[in-house]
Amino acid sequence: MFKSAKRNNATRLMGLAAAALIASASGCAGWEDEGTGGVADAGTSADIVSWLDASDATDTAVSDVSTPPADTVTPPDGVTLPDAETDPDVTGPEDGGLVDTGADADAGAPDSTEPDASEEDVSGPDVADTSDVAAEDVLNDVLSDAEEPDVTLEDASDADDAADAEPVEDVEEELPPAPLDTDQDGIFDLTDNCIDDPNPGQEDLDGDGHGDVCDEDIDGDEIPNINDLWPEDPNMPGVVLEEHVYGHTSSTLYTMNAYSYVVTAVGAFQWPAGSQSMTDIAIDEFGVLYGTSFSNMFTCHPQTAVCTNLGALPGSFNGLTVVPAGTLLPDEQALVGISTSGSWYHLQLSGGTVSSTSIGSYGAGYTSSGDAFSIENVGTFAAVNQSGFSNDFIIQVDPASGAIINSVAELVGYSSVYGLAGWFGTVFAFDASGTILEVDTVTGTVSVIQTGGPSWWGAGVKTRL
Ligand SMILES: [Ca+2]
Ligand SMILES: [Ca+2]
Ligand SMILES: [Ca+2]
Ligand SMILES: [Ca+2]
Repeated sequence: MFKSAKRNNATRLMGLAAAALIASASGCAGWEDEGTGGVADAGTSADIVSWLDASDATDTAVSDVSTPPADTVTPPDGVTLPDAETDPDVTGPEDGGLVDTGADADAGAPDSTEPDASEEDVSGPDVADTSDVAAEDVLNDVLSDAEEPDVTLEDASDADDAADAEPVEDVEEELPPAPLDTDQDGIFDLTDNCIDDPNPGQEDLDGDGHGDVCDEDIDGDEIPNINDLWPEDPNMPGVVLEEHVYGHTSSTLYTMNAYSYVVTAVGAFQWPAGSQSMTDIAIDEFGVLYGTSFSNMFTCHPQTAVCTNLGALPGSFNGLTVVPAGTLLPDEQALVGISTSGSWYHLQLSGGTVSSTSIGSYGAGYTSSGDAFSIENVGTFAAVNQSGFSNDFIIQVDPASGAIINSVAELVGYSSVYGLAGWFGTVFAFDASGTILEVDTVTGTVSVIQTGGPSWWGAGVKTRL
């Protein structure tokens, strides 16, 4: 009567969480309006303008440098080299005139317009004339050289400029981009903890670098906002211990280590109002523990057993489990309630009301003994009564409907398996007689883990290990 009466419940908490998200979103809208105000825009515009001006200035300077004087680009061909040789001669008195004359004549430079001087230089007798001519040559050379070095420099400069023509553009491309503020909240993207969501205050409750407005887990308790009934309270609703399954009586919560099988009491359930009896529990993929009494659905903190009411149940359920995302909902896990008749219901919570939708049943000849569990990539198993047998059976079922897939084992001597949990390749059956059994899901081998324990009413395990 206890276990069979026990039933009910669960649902998705997404409804409440969604409401919280909506409230949060409303807050964002306020920030957005504020964030897109004139201050942010003015600051941004000014910066951009300033940055562009600087760029223009740079461009101008670069452009000027790269634009050579047109008349310096075309020095007399061949003049540079000869004169370069000539220059040393200018400073060399001995052979100055002769060599200069020759060089100038060869080069066809200004000196060539003084053929006489060249002849005189070659003959050399007229010292005075030669001196004069030499003086003129030197003067011309000096004048010429005074310009030629510039030509040479300009040539070198031109060559460099030509080579730098492309690099100049590259330099522009490599300049740091103008600071962006995608969401226009006054915080540049480089430091904005939510680039696409206006949040000038940069609020970050859990300090993980992701601002609250764009953090899928605002309080950092590893329960996504959408599944977190207390999205801004890292201590609620609490999560179960790793590598443990949970069992309970009508009044007390326990843990059992999945490997050592050590059973430890967490404490008595603390009900929000009145006295309740816990008929079953289920644990979602994040480790949140849900529970049902004969009348209501709760979520209870796994470390304190303090329960919070989530709503009245729409019917009677004696088994509760969570099925993995993709089973009943495309992207979300779902709560399933199982009636004593063996029917499965998708339970959903919204605004403090729990609704149920029938999704299937174990099938003809099977009724619920009290529980089922579903672990992603491990399987879904149930404790059932089979017509014609007094012993309970463990069967594997389709998590989308509860329909039997195959029978795993007959639990000889046990007819009150009200709680069921599991691990990799293992089913833990919690019997009201105080015994916990281990069932190998492959071989069907049954062994006793504990006897003399409390009267188990239910059990649960995370739907994702
Ligand atoms: Ca932002
Ligand atoms: Ca954060
Ligand atoms: Ca959270
Ligand atoms: Ca929380």
